[in-house]
Amino acid sequence: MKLEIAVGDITKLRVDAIVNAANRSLLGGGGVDGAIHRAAGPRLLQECREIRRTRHPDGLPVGQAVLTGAYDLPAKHVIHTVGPVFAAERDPAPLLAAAYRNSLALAEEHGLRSIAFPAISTGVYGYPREDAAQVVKGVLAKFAFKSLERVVLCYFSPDDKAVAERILG
Ligand code: AR6
Repeated sequence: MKLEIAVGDITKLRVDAIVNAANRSLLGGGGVDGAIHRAAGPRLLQECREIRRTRHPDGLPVGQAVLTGAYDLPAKHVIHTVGPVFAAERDPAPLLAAAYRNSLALAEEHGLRSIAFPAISTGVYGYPREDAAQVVKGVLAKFAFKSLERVVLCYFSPDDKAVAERILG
């Protein structure tokens, strides 16, 4: 597996799946979630509503992941996962690790070759970016990659990217 640490807008990436830092409702929000829904178009919200109705009537639990189409995005799929709210958890690291690991596992289940992650939980959810990068490092070191050949960590600011490079590079 080849790891790329990039800076930019994840909605522009032409990969098999981009990961959405969603919330438990799966019905959209601000940050990267809002950007993904805006760029994918209204059919993404329709599919998310259907997932809520059929598989997750109480919302998607923190750390779990679901896959949808990507509609108007250049990516082929969107994997929606929910990171922990940093201040709300006594032990947030295993939950953030689960969000990354379950997203990777779902990509493998679908035979995907490339996936891009935003910095899950490090925006509105308040996870310190250094600690989050350490969690990502741990997950990537242990994961058994099969179909996935390329993992992109897509940071929104050059500063966030520099922090990640220091920890993961
Ligand atoms: N491309 C890449 N990264 C982005 C983009 C983008 N287009 N836009 C923002 N980021 P956040 P969270 C970065 O707050 O902390 C939403 O309302 C951003 O700079 O999007 O997991 C959801 O609906 C930050 O580094 O996600 C939830 O309610 C990172 O993405 C809640 O926010 C994550 O910030 C989830 O909070």
